[in-house]
Amino acid sequence: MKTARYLIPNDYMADPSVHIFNGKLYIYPSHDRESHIPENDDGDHFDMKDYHAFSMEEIEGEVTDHGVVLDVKDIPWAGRQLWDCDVAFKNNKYYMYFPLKDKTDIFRIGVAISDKPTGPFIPEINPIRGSYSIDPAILDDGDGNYYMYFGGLWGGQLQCYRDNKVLKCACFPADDEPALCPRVVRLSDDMKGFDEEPHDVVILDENGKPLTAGDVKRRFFEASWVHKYNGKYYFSYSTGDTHFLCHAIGDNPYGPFTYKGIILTPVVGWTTHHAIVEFKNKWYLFYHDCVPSGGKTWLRSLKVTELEYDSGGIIKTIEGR
Ligand code: FUB
Repeated sequence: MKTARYLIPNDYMADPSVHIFNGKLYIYPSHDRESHIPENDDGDHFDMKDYHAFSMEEIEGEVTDHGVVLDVKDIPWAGRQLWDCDVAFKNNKYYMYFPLKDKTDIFRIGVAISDKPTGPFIPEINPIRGSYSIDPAILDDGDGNYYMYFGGLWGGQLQCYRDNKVLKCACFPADDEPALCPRVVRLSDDMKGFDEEPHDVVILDENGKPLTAGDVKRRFFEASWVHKYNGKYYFSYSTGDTHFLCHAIGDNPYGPFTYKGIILTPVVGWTTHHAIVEFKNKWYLFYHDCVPSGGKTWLRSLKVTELEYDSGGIIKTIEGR
């Protein structure tokens, strides 16, 4: 596959999470819709109400829509805004992790469970204890341990927390101070909770110093994803208001990760968000842009393109436009 392909031309889907289950590729995106809510920096216009699951047998082949797999009306603690979800498989069950504002307008992360990758996913009655912010991404480390990466600035509310405690008011570091970090936490054996306190995921520069808050073209904003390649851990993310997808490489799930470069230059639209997966011996970047909606930032469309590494394991930059 040499050119990017739109996957779901008849609906608006964004924030792909992608996994291979039983040899098939499954996509779990956010389901964008026209909410008529004015655009603002908190992302109120991203007012999504359900998730669909999609599957593919071949990367160039048909995309099957398995319909609604979780609906906000079935989540007992729901307030509003179902943002980027992810799904993990363990012991014959599929676990969907999703961020959602509770009835007090605070983002929490919930879990919903199914016997099948295509749902329906049945939500637990409460959000995960100790959870906050957005964009959960799950790493199955292959040794029985599963890790959740999460966090997002601005509308994602990460600036309201330090050391896993809520602050009295939102607080951003000064430009020369270390940037706010995404979080990583090992999941409990039953996959329904955290097994420890979340840890900061530190991203270092080429001199081994944490990226600073003023380093806006490289510091973390949202959209965590982790994959493994040649025994290394690749943490990838969006820089938000500077619109890059970047990657950083580490030796273990907790990091630190050292910044290595841009994966995707800015796409049409404000947000950029992705998943990286190996399928049938090739690597792919799943992402979104707003070309089909004529640039409406809240109506995004899913795409896939091939991804390559150089001989040193650095991901080669893909042009978003
Ligand atoms: O889809 C809503 C939010 O937009 C996601 O949670 C962010 O990562 C950004 O893509």
